[in-house]
Amino acid sequence: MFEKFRFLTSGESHGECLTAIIEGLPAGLNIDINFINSELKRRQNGYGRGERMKIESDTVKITSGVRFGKTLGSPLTLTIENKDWTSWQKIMNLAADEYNEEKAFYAYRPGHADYAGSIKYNHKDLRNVLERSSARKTAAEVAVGAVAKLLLKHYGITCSSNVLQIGNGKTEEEFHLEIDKARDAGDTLGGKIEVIFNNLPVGLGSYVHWDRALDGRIAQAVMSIPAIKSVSIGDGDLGAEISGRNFHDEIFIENGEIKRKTNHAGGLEGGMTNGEPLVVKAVMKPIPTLKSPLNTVDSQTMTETTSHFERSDTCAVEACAVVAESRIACVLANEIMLKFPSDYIE
Ligand code: EPS
Repeated sequence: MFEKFRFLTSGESHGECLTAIIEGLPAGLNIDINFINSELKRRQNGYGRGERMKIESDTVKITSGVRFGKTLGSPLTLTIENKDWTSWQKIMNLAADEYNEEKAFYAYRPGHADYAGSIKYNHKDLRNVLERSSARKTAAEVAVGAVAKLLLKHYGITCSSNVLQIGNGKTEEEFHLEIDKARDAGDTLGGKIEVIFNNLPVGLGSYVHWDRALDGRIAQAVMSIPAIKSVSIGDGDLGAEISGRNFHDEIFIENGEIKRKTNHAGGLEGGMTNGEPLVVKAVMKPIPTLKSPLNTVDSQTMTETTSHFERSDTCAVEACAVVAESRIACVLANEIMLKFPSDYIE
């Protein structure tokens, strides 16, 4: 695979902290820590978030890779403290002789990683699956995405996102009403988001191999965000309905420059950027942790029961839009580093 900008994250939802290591940044890039923290704040916001977001005030600590505000070209390490850990130290204890079952649970949550994760890793206590499958890890991904955005900004590339739908709601006021209704019913809601990147150069990605096609790389990055169930590029879903004449974006010349009448392709043709805004849409399913639980099975007794509930969000679609921006920013940062390889930024 072609990877220049790489990262790994670690950390359990109620563990001590989240950590990310980024490799492949050029030296000399300005690292604005306030910007990273403002991105973390955006991820915490949004109508419908749960109690955890009142406990956390996610801020990043950089422990390597930066000196006097600029990258060194060495791996950059970011950590985010889990404030909630102070209440979970006993439950998340690392020592073998401190084992306790206080927060163990056994009733699979339909829609969550509990069932498959417990079989895959041979975990009896489903907490061992929950802790890493939780969307808490997306905080570290947003911190990495913020660094990727700083790199993209150097090349004049900017991004934004919108929430297009939550439940049956299509406007902000309707979103809130829908979320209030779901919360009152002990239920949860998903929705649809849109992420837009502007000023991308023509020709990021490639048509020569399946794993270099940028639409495929973006789809993988967005689809693997917890709870995402569909990803489309531009007006991709319309492709099933309207004819080629109406779908494809006709080309014309204005002041000697190539222009498009429309952008149904969402800025990607043949797996490459075509100079138009990159538009990615995704659908997040409703969060599977429901206050009014679903029918399921207890893995210990193998009897039918109702699903485990613990503190959760009613709706995290707004946060998901920030996570999707971050994931796509990382894919694009990698593409920029492939197209304009350099060990230093100047
Ligand atoms: C989240 C932290 C989690 C959840 C949520 C997202 O914290 P806690 O489990 O302590 O409430 O609020 O994750 C899920 C509901 C999930 O199913 O993944 C966060 O930081 O975004």
